[in-house]
Amino acid sequence: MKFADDFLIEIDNKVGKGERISKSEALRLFETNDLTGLGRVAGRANSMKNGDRVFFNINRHVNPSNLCTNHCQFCAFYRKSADEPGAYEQTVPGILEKLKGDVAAGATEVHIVGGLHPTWRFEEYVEIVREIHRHYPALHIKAFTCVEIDHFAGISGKSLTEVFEILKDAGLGSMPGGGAEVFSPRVRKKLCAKKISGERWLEVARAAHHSGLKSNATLLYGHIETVEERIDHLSKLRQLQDETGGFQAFIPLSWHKEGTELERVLNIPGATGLEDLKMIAVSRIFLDNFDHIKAYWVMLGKKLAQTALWFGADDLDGTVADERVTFMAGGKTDRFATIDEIIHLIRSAGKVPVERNTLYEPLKIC
Ligand code: V47
Repeated sequence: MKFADDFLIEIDNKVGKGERISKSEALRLFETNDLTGLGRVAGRANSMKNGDRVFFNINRHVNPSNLCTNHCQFCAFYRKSADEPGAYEQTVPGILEKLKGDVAAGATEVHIVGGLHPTWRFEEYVEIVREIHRHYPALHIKAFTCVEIDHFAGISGKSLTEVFEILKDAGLGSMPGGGAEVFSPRVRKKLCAKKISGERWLEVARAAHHSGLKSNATLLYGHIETVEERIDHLSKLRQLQDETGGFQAFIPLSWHKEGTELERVLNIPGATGLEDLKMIAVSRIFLDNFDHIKAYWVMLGKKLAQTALWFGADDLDGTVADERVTFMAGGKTDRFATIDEIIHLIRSAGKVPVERNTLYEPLKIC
């Protein structure tokens, strides 16, 4: 292959031979101006794993409450108390009612994440999982970030293993990848000082994998983090994946600024489209032990998420419905994608749409 940036020849050769790239090579990739060349290398890394297939699922997001004790500056979703405007709490019957239509429409997954509620007990979270599982046993419950799991251990006095066993018994199927933010202690100290450390996030993920649960991983980028800090984050994920093999997908999350404390204080712009594509591509090349890189259309917008399929991504997430974290931070894209729309995005990118379940078993080639 020909490249405008000769450095990409080296990386392309490494990818072709299945060789791992170093942190300094990843840094150099972020510096390239040969965006389409970078996309071709990442595309090669992806097609060696996934061919032309692009995955999606039929899912709904449930964010049971936005009351949270963490108060992260990059987040517009949380409320400190129930009397603040926009604060809400969903009830179990309310959640079950929402899911009814989704299940009838073929949903295979519910994705549950929320704030660290100031008064809810662990049993109340277990109840949400148990009741969903009892009413909709075929629905895969992908729930709770490592941050929430750590919180459950704290409020219940139980070990991580006990927390996982109770949740699995109630019907938990796997875990989403949120709450990782950027592992850098410098960034965490500034933006989310109350949140668990990056090390603890990794420890909880490790414990989840040892309990037999698959999980995802994320990186929140486009705010005050440096490129070195992004790569360091990816490197820690790659290391843990070498150890456990428990991560299914990596999802780079492009920071949305509206209504956040961070925007108010620093007025920084967030990532550009070009940075979004580089982030996807470098992740695909660097995370050689992750099978899937998700272009989360809710944060990227549908058009850029489709473009990301030529920059190493192989998954568009799903129909999503009712996600609130992005929209409370000014997300401008639709709040829902139809199955036909997702299939159209994938097909018109020249790829093969595959409906999957949460564990990436193909359900239907569309
Ligand atoms: O945990 C918070 C991040 C996460 C903002 O695992 C923000 O399949 C951008 O983790 N702008 C929730 N991001 C989303 C998430 C996710 C999404 C889709 C699929 C999966 C998966 C996981 O979003 C939070 C936090 O890290 N976040 N505020 C914001 N203003």
